Amino acid sequence: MGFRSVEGNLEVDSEVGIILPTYCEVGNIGKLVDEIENLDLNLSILVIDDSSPDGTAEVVRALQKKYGNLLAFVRPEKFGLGTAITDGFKIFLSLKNPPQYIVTMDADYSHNPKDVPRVVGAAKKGKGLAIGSRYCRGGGIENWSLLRLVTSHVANLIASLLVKAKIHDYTSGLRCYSTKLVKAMVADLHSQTYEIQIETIRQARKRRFDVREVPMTFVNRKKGKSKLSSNEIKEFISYIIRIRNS
Ligand SMILES: Nc1nc2c(ncn2[C@@H]2O[C@H](COP(=O)(O)OP(=O)(O)OP(=O)(O)O)[C@@H](O)[C@H]2O)c(=O)[nH]1
Ligand SMILES: [Mg+2]
Repeated sequence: MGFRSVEGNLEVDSEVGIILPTYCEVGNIGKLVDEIENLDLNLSILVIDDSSPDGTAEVVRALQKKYGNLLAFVRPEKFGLGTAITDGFKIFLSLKNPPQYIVTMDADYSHNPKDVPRVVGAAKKGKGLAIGSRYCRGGGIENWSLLRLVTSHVANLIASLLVKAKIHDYTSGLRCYSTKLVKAMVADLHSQTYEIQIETIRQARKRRFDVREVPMTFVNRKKGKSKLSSNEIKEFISYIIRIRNS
């Protein structure tokens, strides 16, 4: 897919580029963008929306009149979180002035925008990948069901056996990557859905980039529906089988 249809000021010049993947986040996106814009960071935002039927993209387009550093890329259908993040990486790299750091975060308020500067600070120190961690000392989760907790711990356990990165949280989506790392690995990213989170750690370790964590508390979404479905679980299992055999 070409990126000619990215909407907004492609001349934007910021130190930190923030990718917000969205599918049906109309109840969250407006306030979230406002809060990110108010952080004390030199940043730009790129929303990757999969033509959400709830009109998420329209809210973003309206916000672009207020924020010159807000970009949007609207894809024709729901292509999955992994490809949304990978497209976000490619778009930031293709700008005239790429940012030095690229952040990914969920757009449903599970990740607190106030945690972003700490994650960026950690990535600057290590020059690789910094992860907002629920499972290291000081991290936590609010309002998850027992089933959701167990699923997450099992996914983490499997990931830690396969990827051995000396961290506690392999599947957290609040991250900051150095652009140097993104450039080095982007051609090797082929994840369709949530397995992107593990694959990026694997690719960073393979290239001997620093991978570190900072504690954060994850809060279950209050508005909108979860997109974690049997398709995501199926993709995760086939990913595990693939990398075990590679
Ligand atoms: N563009 C795009 N965004 C997606 C897709 N799937 C999920 N997202 C977004 O990715 C982020 C994480 O997805 P969530 O549905 O919150 O996944 P989760 O955190 O595991 O599940 P809940 O918090 O329980 O909803 C959210 O901002 C979603 O809107 C997708 O296929 N395309
Ligand atoms: Mg969520």
